[in-house]
Amino acid sequence: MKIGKSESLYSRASKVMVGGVSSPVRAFKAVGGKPRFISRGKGPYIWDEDGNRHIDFVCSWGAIILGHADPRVMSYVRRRTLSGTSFGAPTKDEVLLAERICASVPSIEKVRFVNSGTEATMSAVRAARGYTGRSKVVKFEGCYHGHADLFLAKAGSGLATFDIPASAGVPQGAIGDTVTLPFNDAEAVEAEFRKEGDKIAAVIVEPIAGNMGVVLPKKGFLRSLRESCTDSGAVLVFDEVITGFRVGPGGAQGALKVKPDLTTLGKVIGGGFPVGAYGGKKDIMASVSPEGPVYQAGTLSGNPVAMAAGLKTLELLDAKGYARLERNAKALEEGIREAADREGREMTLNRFGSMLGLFFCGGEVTDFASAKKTDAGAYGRFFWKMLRSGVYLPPSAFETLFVSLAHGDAEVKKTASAAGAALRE
Ligand code: KE4
Repeated sequence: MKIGKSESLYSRASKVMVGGVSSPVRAFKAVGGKPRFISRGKGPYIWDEDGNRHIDFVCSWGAIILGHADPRVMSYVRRRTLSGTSFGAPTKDEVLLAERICASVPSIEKVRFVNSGTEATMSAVRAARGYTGRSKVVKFEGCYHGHADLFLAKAGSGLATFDIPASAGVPQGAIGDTVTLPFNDAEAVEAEFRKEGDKIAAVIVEPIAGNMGVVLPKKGFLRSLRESCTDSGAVLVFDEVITGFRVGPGGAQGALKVKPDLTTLGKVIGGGFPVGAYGGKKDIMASVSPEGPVYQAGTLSGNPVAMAAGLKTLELLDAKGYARLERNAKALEEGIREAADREGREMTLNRFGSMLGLFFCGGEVTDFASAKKTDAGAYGRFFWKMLRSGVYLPPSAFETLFVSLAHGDAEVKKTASAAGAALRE
């Protein structure tokens, strides 16, 4: 496989960009080797600068749910860009997208657009703190809510990948009010509420965790968070930056029937453009400026091009589409599981809809501790064998494989067969 152009771009990038990348996990540090520089995408495929075609299961970390360069989204976005790209003023598509989000996500009565998942989660927590007048925030080990200071304690995604319990540059004061508990441990949450429930402003959780690999909530876990927050007046925040419109039109809260007070969104709602959103109960959102005293702002928030891409994407996500995502993701899971069984390899696959987590271990993976015990080295070897077979997996064991609507039988079959060969160590 020729990789000269990617290598030369990486060497140039490394001279002028930190780590040669714009986000750490892209640097392939967790799996070793050098990143591929991608030139284009179409449907389930991406091509690197050397012309190698890959079936893409990163899908821009979940943002690309229809497949790359969907012609219907592209033509709508092209028309939009020809009329101007940013005005710093309200636009019609912003309202249409907000109306669609409020109509689809059970907990969202009012929404605010921002430019990333990080902005969404940090603003949601600020709104919760402003609304309750409290400071403490409960999060969970292995969950990742972006890189705002208060979240960078025992987080998932890149921090788990690089095994960084916390980040440098984050003063104790910034995380002093953050309590991090084990995911799926309802007793630990109840004990925390017994101890300091009246000081807790918010509990923030990925309802289906996608940043320590995929880890599903145990039966009753989310319900117990709901009850603890209701009883104490704390705000329950579902971070649905990944799961929002990914696992269904109502996100994880719609699928799992647990209603938070605030929800954060990103990725899918921007159709591949920079976007984030937070929203929820009217009385909580009324605390946000200009209605209330919680300040939050953004030059490009509600950017017309991102709104257009998001609106068209959501319009194209119907029941038939979600059924197709489920069918193909299930077939992928079964294909890889059968390959592992055939090759006598111990693998645990966790899946929810079109989110799939692959772990090299024998037992269940139900929290960060069990995820960290899995064999990340085996994942790295598997990653490279799959990449050489034309299958592009997330370059870290602590991420999620995403299936898009463009992935079909051919891509599933090719991936399962490549997995069989890759597992034949
Ligand atoms: P961004 O600021 O990266 O747009 O979103 C932060 C965020 C918030 N909440 C959840 C549940 C998330 O998964 C993310 C970001 N996801 C990672 C991948 N797991 C982004 C990839 C990266 O950091 O390069």
